[in-house]
Order: sequence, then C-alpha cells, then structure tokens
Amino acid sequence: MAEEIEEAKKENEDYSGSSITVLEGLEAVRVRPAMYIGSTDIRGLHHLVWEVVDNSVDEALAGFCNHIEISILPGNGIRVTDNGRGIPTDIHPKEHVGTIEVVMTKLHAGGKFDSNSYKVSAGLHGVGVSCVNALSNKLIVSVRRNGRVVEQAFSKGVPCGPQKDIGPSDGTTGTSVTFYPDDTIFTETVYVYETLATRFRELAFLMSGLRLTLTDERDPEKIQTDTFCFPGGVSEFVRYVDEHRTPLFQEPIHLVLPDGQFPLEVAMWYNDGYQENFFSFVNNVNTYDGGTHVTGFKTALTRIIGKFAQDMPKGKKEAQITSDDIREGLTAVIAIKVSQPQFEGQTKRKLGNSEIASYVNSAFGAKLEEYFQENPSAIKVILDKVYNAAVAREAAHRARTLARRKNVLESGGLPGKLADCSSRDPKLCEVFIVEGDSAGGSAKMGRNREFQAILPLRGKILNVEKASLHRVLETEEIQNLVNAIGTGIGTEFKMEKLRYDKIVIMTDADVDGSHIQTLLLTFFFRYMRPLIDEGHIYLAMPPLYKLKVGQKDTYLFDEDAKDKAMAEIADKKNVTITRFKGLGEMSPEQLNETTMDPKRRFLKQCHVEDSILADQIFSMLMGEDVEPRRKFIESNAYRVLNDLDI
Ligand code: 0RA
Repeated sequence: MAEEIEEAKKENEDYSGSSITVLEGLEAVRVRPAMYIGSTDIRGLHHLVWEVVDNSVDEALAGFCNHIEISILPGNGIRVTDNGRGIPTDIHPKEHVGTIEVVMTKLHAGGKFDSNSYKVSAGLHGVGVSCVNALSNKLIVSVRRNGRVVEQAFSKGVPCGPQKDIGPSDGTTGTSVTFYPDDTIFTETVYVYETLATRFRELAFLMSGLRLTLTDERDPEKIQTDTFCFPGGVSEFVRYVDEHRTPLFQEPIHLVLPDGQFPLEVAMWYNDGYQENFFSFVNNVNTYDGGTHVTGFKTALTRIIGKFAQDMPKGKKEAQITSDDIREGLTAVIAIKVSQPQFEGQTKRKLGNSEIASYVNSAFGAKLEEYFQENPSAIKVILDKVYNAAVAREAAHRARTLARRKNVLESGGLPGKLADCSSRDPKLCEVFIVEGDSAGGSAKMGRNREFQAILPLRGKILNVEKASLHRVLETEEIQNLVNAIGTGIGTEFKMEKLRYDKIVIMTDADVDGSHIQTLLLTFFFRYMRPLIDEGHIYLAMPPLYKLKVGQKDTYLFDEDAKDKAMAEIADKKNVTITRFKGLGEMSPEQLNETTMDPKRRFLKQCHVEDSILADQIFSMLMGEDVEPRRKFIESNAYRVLNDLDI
C-alpha cells in the first residue's frame, strides 16, 4: 500500500495541494472497496451513480436545484449535471486547498459542511463522493459559479493538478461530475439503462418537482432518453404501481406531514384485488424489508379503520374483521425522513429505530382519522371491502375445517404425486416442478433419484393474482406444491423448513410453458417471496433443437444458436435437425443430459431486480385488464418471462 501511495505522490509531483492523510484514506477505499460501496459487481458499479446523484439530490433538498441530468457516456462513463449552487470554488479555510478537492478527496465529506442542513440522503448510500473518485480511473468536476467555469481532474482519487479557471460561464450555476469506473476494481463495467431509469423514476416520485433526465449516449446512432418528473409525488407513485388494477375510489389518499419531528408522506389506494402492496422509503432509499415505519403505519391503519368500523350499524357487521382483512387490496407508499437512521438485517434494508413506530402510529393515525372524517365516502367504500374480505375468510375457514375433519390423514403430508429423492439433506436436494404427467414420467426416469425429486403438475395452476388466499389454498395443485416445498406460505413462511435447496420450474419451451412459468413465479412472488430473494427458484432450460452431424449430437437452446450452428456447417448432407415440441418428446436420457444433470444443464436463477416493476408486470399479466396484457405479451413475452429476472 505504501508503495502505491508513493506512486500516486509521484504522479502528483507538480501539485503539492493533496495531503498524505487524504491519500491514505482513499487508498483504503481502493484496498477494500466492498466495505464502502457494498460490492464490486454490477451493484457496486451502479452504487457509484447513486453516490454522485445523492449530492445533487441534497442540493435539491436544500431548495437550490430542480433538474439533474445523468448521461451514460461512450466507454461506460457517467456524467451527472445539476443546476444547483455549484461546489464553492474558494480555498477551503481549514484544509488550505480548493473546496472541490476537499469534497472529492475527504472521506465522508459528502456534500455540504454546514451541519444544520438536513443531510437525508445519507441512508444506505452516503459513503461520500470521494469513494467514487477513489474507484474511478478518471473523474472530472466542472463547476459553474460566480460567472466562471472552474474544473479539476482526478485519477484514482489523486488530483491531476489544482482546480483551473476555464473561462466565463453562461451565467447559470451548477455542478457536473464525470467519472469512469476503474475496470481493475469492478467485475462488471457496463451500465444498465433500466436499472438507472428505475431508480430515477423512484427518486422523481419521492421528490415531487425535481426533474431527472437520463440519456444513454453510448451508441450515437441509438440515443435513448427519459425525463422523470412527478408533481403529484408519491400519489402518482401508487397510481403507477396500480396502473393495471381497478381502484375502489378515484384519487389515492395522499397525506403529507412535512413539519413533524420526522417528515412523513403517505399515499394509499384500495383496489378490487387481494394483494397488499407496500413500498417504503427512508431518506429516499427503498427499505425493501420494511421496518418500524411500516409497523407504525399498519398499527395506525388497523386502529383507525377499526374505530370507524365500531361506529357502523350492528346489522352491517357480519363478521369479525382482522388486520389482514384491512390490508387486502391495499397499495401504499410510505416515505419518511430520519436524521439518524439505523438499518437492520443482513442487507440493511429494514429500518430499526424504535421511536419511529410510535411516531408514525400517532402522527399518521391522527391525519388519517381527520381524512376519513372529511371524506366519509372513502371510509365507507373501504369498510365494505374489509367486511367482504372478513366474510369470505370466515366462510373459507368453515369449509376447511369441515374438509379436514373428513380427511384427517391427508392434510399436511407429502403429496402422492411427488416422486421424492432419497437424500434427507435439503442443501443437496432439488425438486423439479414439471408440466404434465408425461413429461413428469420422463423426468422421473431421467433423474438422479439420490437428490432429485419430481413434482408433476396437472395443467395450469390457479392464477393467484385473480383469487383470494383462501381460494388459492383450496386447490389441490397448490396444496401439493406447498406441502412438497415444506416452508408454508405468507406470514407462516419458515425458511428453515425448506425441503429442497433448488426449486426448478421445468416447462416446455412454448407459449403454454411460458404461461405456466409465469403462474408459478407469480405464486412464489406473492406467497413465498423469500425463496426468490434468497435464490432458491430456478428455471430449467430445455433445448429447442437437436442437431446431428454424422454421429455427433449437439443440443441447441434457441433460434440464434440453431442459425449460427447451421451457418457454420459446410457439408449439409449429413445433418439432421430435430425440433423438440415438448419435454415429453425427449427420452429420459436426453432429458437428463440436456436439462437435469448438474454437470451439463443450464439453469436460470430468478431474481427480483425491481420489485415495483415486477409487481406491475405480474398484476398486468395476471390481472383483469385484457388489452394491455395482450399487447405486452406480443411485444415482450420472451424478454419478460426469461430474461428479466422475473
Ligand atoms: C459544498 C457547499 C455548498 C454546495 C455544495 C458543496 C455542492 C456539492 C455538490 C455536489 C454535486 N452537486 C453539488 N452542489 C453543491 C454550498 C454552496 C453555497 O453555500 O453557495
């Protein structure tokens, strides 16, 4: 490490401004990048952008900036330009170098130094833009301020020289940061447009009035650009999430409490479906796993709706309502600002501050009660829905207990159709969920029975997007699935009871197969989400073609591979090509060789990159609205079902 510092100092010989302690600090970032930005994979690569944009967002929060432009440049560089005040260009009184250099080289010297400014972007990001500098081959800051343009360049965090006055500005103010991630540090260096677009859309919802423009300039022939700006804020967020659902009332309930101890904003909307859908944020960072702010929200919701329910005429209360009934068909966004957030859990995606639960419960609760008093028609529609849910739940419960009494032995055991494996160590075991009995037969013969189990499904499973939980659980196919997997579902889900490490969906490579895949993924997404989050769900990849050249068989997995292989064969006489119409057409040996044997198969692991988009896609693909679904399947089906990581 000392050697590298010496090297950096030499590179920097003609410039004496930087101090050794700064170099040591940034060198630490280069030695252990993951400690600062989480990882050096594709996530870490994007994290650099979040860091830089956070600084401009702070400037917007302080009220000085309303437009941020982000460009992906040729060579996978990023430029972030804002119209804020611009980083001060004077010499920093304590550090004796320009302020630009202090901001860019001092660890944790984030954006502003005035401690009274509300630094809310320091959520999961907030390690400071100096880390981005340390991890970039090249970084250039350009500031427009006081009628001048001032620039300074850095390499791997080391200033290439002092800041320079470039000339007069066009009269505007702002900061522009351009950086090129160090490809010796990151395992991936190609930015993904959709990942950036998703985050900036989300930010635009959370910061109403802020305009974010994303432009992909990598291919000059195909410039892609989107501008996100939502004056309606989180209210437009729930509209976006529920775009393909049917709302129970016209306008989302939008409650803003900007002045309390913890600034808070909630938007909520009920639809005629059965899912509950929460999106929660702390300091503009998505808390995917909820936390105390979500707990406070739920407590208040149950309390206030319960209060209005009590006041209903007795005759209308046909059932006992529960908090689950109250949240059926609810989509809500809750965004709070917390000056000292504590994040919990492995991925730090859950808010832990205990004082927030009681704060949200009382502040949001009071505001919601006031809203319902002023909008009696809204609470009336909601209570109708809640009582319907309660009545349906009680009826289903009665039906289930009756059925259980009839057949005590069967409930909970392993399904008869499951061909289980012999190993009892879940870590080694896999289960293949196979479409149809005939493919199930081939799979049973082709498997390694030591660690591979087969569960054939008869035709299509119930579309869980259109049915309540009670109906879902009553279908035999779903019961078989749940019993085979072992974990239970929903709030009863227990990962430690998982019976197989890998759950592999194996369907035909055709439209029906894709549909079954989507139905199963929807079920896992809604009721066994941790299985997806922790990487237990896979898609099998059966080949589409078998190419026989002389005595040699080659299996090809898509049209491109087939065309390529055919183009490469000079002598086409000795070639036969077979298209597999379905899994059932393959012999057990072929199925083993191409799709099941861990040494030779391809599996796709399913992830949820963007849960908002995934939710939208599922509600659209599986919901009532037919027209957008048809269009979507036509234009995107392959990409969504197979590539979009769900
Ligand atoms: C330090 C002080 C001030 C603004 C900034 C930094 C600042 C940093 C960044 C980074 C990206 N965009 C930015 N915009 C501003 C306050 C300046 C003043 O008081 O005029």
